[in-house]
Amino acid sequence: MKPSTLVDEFEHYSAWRDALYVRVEALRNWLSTERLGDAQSDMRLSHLLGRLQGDTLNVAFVAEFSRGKSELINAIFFSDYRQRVLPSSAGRTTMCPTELYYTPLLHPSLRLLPIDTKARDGSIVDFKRDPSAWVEFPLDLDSADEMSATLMRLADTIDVDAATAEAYGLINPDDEETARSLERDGYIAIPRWRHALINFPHPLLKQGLVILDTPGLNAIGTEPELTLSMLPSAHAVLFLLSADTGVTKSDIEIWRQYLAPLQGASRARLVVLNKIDGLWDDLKSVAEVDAVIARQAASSAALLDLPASQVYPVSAQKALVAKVRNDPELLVKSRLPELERALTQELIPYKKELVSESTQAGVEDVVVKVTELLETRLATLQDQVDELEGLRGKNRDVIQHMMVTPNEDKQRFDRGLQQFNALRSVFASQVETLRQRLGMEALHNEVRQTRQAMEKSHFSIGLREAMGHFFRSLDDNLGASASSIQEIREMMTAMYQKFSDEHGLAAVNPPDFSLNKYRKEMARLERIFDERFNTIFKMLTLGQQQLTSRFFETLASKVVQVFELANSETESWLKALIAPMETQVREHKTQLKRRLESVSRIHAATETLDERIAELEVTMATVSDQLDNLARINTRIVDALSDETAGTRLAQTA
Ligand SMILES: Nc1nc2c(ncn2[C@@H]2O[C@H](COP(=O)(O)OP(=O)(O)OP(=O)(O)O)[C@@H](O)[C@H]2O)c(=O)[nH]1
Ligand SMILES: [Mg+2]
Repeated sequence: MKPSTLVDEFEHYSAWRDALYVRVEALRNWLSTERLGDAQSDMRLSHLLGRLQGDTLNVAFVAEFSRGKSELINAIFFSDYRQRVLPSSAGRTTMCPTELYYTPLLHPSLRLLPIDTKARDGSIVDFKRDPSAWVEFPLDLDSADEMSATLMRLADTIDVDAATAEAYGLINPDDEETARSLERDGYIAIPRWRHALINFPHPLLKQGLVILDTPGLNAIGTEPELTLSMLPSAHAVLFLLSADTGVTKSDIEIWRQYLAPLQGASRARLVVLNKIDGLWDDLKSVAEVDAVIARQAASSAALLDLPASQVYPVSAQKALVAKVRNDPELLVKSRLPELERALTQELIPYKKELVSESTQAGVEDVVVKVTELLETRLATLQDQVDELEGLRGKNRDVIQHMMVTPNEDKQRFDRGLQQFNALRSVFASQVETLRQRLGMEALHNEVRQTRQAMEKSHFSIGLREAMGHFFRSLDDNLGASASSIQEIREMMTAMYQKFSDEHGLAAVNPPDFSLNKYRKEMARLERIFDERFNTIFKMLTLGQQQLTSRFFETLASKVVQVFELANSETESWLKALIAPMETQVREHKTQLKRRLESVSRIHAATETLDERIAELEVTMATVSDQLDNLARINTRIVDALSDETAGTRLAQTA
């Protein structure tokens, strides 16, 4: 049997995800044709579907320069092109972070963000929203040569004077080579581009794979967004070492500063010892060579504080050659299949779990809510039938008397309704307070004030204070919001209890919600800022303020993202909190009204009793069918979720 490769497994995963999409979509469509979905459920399901559709799998490659990142990407993903797609050569090659992905909305192209954007406000995410900031080169897919010529631009550099390099935050006076170059002619070579986006219709990229290739040589440190969001959001990170250099001081630095902190999250993180072909030796036996490789892998692992089993020795270059020449023996020798297997085993299940969990939670909420609604409806109908059955054969006076019960029910319910409306207005004012604390306006004010304080201070202590104050106030806001949330939830819980006791509405346990994860994320950002602050100050003698403020802008845009998420999650929670109550109250009201009507109708003409009972029974049958259908649709989703092996089969039969 052919061993399953990353390509196979990823295709399998995509098929699983597509099947899931189809089934969740079926639920949404069914709810809408049966008129059972409220705005809240519809929004929830649409959001889920959007996430499934835009689902990406992000894999990042990180290392010091020339360890073979680009070569490894070529070998794993692009060997079908029978040549190097990404430029890879001795010395520094990839000069800027490069994202490879595919969107059918744009032509295949290489888009490059000029380095001078570093002197402008705005983070890479901001620039991504502004197509005019990028220089675009079309990719000619029919000509491999032209394509790789175009991609050579990833290696472009420009010569600038020290002041310009410094303004971009790209100068390190401690670096000997920089010092020498400046002494020679006053210029140094810096990357020409700040960021690259490659839109490429590769089968895996089409299915949502996003590859991030990074440049070595401390480039990670000069682009805050890599540290703040791109690496933490990658589902797998590969860190490369090279057998010819061994583990150097700067390898260890990159590992400690950027990769080690990513531990803990159950994300795949693999260490690759590349270029083992340098250790091949025709004069030694296979066992001897293997022992040399094992020794180097073990000592590298020790230097990174890892078990030896977590280091994967490979030869990216020989693997690429083997795949291009179709040489299975060389491919085995390159050991790339072992790395691919490990990557597949760690990456796909982890990703699947993430998607599974969020889909399941969303679907379950909606299904439970609709089931409750249908069950209440069914029970009320049953009550009515029972009541009418009891009326058979009774005379008008008795029936007159029977009308009293629903009338009393209605009066009691009307009183409850008044309480509910009063509660709504308390709820609205509590929500208003919460929005003031958590809302974007408060945040933007805080950002503005911090920016001003930073501009005014000329000493590092002032900058530090301004930032400290920024993080403290935001945490205070989050803390106060958390208390608001607690209060709102307590009030609603009490109210649900009251309505369930007094009016027989289904007991609902209001969903729980906490801002903890956002507070944690803020603490993480603050830690990164602290570390970054220290390194900047060690590294630079001039332009500190400017650099710090640019770092602040990136940080601020990240904080804005965190708050936007917190706000949208809070808003959905608030809706989810009040929606079941509203639905139930509405439902109860209609049912009461119907009961009153039907008793009055019977009062007017007792002979319609049988007809009315028959009518109710038909409605009950419809509701029962709806319950069955809902259960069936839900089972299909649960099946799709738990399916381990038959992704493709499901996609075909869904
Ligand atoms: N012998 C040998 N050379 C390799 C191997 N992998 C990569 N190389 C070579 O090492 C050099 C650097 O490879 P790149 O892929 O450009 O390295 P990189 O990590 O992308 O480097 P930057 O883009 O500069 O950060 C190139 O000349 C490759 O051909 C390998 O497995 N064996
Ligand atoms: Mg490279």
